[in-house]
Amino acid sequence: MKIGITCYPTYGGSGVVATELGKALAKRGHEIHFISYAVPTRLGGFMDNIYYHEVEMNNYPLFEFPLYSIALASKMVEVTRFHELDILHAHYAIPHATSAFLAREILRSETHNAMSIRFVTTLHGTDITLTGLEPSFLPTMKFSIEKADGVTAVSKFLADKTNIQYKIDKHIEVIPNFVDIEKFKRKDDEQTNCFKKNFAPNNEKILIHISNFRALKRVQDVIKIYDEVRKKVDSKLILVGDGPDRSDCELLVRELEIADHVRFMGKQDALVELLSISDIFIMPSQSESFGLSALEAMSCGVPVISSSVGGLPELNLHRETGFISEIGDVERMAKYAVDLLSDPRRYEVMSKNARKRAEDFSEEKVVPMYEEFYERIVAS
Ligand code: GMT
Repeated sequence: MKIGITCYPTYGGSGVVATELGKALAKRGHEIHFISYAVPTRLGGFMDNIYYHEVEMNNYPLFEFPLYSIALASKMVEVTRFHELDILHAHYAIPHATSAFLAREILRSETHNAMSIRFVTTLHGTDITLTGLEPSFLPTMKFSIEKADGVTAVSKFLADKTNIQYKIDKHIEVIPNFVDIEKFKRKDDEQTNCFKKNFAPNNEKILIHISNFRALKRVQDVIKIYDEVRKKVDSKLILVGDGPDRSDCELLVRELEIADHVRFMGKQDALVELLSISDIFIMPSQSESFGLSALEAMSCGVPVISSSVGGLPELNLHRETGFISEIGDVERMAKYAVDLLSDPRRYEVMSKNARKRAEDFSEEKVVPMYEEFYERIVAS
């Protein structure tokens, strides 16, 4: 098939999923056209079957605000025409689904043919649970989702939430996030051992958190959990990523006088190496429709201590692959971590369970779900 994929290229899990999906589909022989304002960061170097089309923006002085949604729709029209795409896939509904709707209608009006391009959208999370609910977006979001030829959501939680919150009665297919289990697996090479020696010279346990440091990630909770854990277990904390809450977190670490034990890594590519030296992944989010970084941690055999929100219980199985707690229950999450780190036999079992659970979300299992979905939509 010839598939146009639009996503946020530089930031967040939805862009990662869209890019990894495009790469996996290209490997399986599909022709993939990324349409966005920048090259998706996870795209890497040249790959056969992958094309990139940049959305150009004109700075006309009258336009106080950039008209990206319109420029994107026009680019979608152009790429579909030139490359005879079968389907457009808009990841993260705002504004991509709206642009895709516009593109489809333009192409339909040209061909006067109901068989023209189809568009599908994948709902990832904050497009539905947060931003999409703002009055300035809500009616347009509801309309764009309703008019899509097909909709997927990354968890059952998100599919149900969409129908309820937007008062939509549409079948939303659940296709979860996926992970490359060959890439995300525990490494034990020289570089990784060097990382371990550097972070934990006395073989301390390592807690890790990876996110974009937005308020809903509750990174301060991670620090407070660690502060409790370190009183009982010799340990270190690695914080990977960057974002609005980072400065407050740096401040908190200093107030708690634990700066020597906490590493703020900023944005990193060496996720597999960092996860390979870690013992527990902490995800205490306020809202999380799936939790891609928890899945990547589990794939490296790292048990997860998470909150119970959104789609997290669909991934992290309580007392099997990790632990689940109420949002903000720092004390309980810290206790789970201390108990687990103090029981090597239980840890071993949980680590194996985490890896096994991640295998249920492997690229090989999930990507065919998208292929089957596209085929159904194109044939409809
Ligand atoms: O979590 C973020 O802040 C990034 C966000 C995004 O839209 O890029 O991630 C969302 O999509 C991911 C991929 O489907 C999911 O794994 C995340 O759970 C989801 N984030 C939230 O729901 C907060």
